[in-house]
Amino acid sequence: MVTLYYSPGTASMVAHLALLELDVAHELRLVDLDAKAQKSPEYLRLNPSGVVPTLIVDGAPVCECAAIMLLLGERHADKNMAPQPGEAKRNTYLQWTLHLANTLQPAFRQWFYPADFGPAEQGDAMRAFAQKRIEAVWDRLDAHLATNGPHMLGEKFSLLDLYATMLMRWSRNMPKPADRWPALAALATRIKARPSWKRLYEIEGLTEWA
Ligand SMILES: N[C@@H](CCC(=O)N[C@@H](CS)C(=O)NCC(=O)O)C(=O)O
Repeated sequence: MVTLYYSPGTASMVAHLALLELDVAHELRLVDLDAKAQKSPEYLRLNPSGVVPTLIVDGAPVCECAAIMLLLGERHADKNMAPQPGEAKRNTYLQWTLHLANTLQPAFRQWFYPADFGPAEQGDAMRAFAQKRIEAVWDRLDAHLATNGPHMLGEKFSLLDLYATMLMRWSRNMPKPADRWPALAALATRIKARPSWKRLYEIEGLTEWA
């Protein structure tokens, strides 16, 4: 049994979706971001960055949603949803996972939390720059999917598709949401049709971008 500290629709979504897809026994603990529960001393002991998600595995916390996704894919290799070392597409899997984690997610952080990056009066400029960074990733991702899709690894679904789609969802209220790019929209349609996506919406009480 693992325990996921989560908040609806946030970076914990990929971990939650992976648990559902892989059929891993888990319990959920809601972290109330509005009440700043993520900055409480108890939670900071688990996740010193004060963010969700955190997954408790074998009694120890694991942070960073991409790391949690990779870890679950390895621990449940029998479910065949993540290429293992030596398997085909492993390089593509790692490359895009790291690209999303290092490039796209920080740009979203800048979009949603500009105050973390500089003075309030520069907020609009920072968001405009974040938008450019995000759209540049959509351009690359769309080109990748148009040539190599329909999933991130081709015909076969992998956990990476959940990560990419979670991040696409975050752009839904931006001036140019990810699903304006045709190959991204096609991937999102596939992932939204999966039982895990529907189940997560029920559990987390989500409605937007269903
Ligand atoms: N690098 C972290 C970032 C996680 C993150 O930014 N989580 C956001 C929600 S999407 C959060 O907890 N925000 C609350 C806060 O920063 O106080 C990860 O990938 O797990």
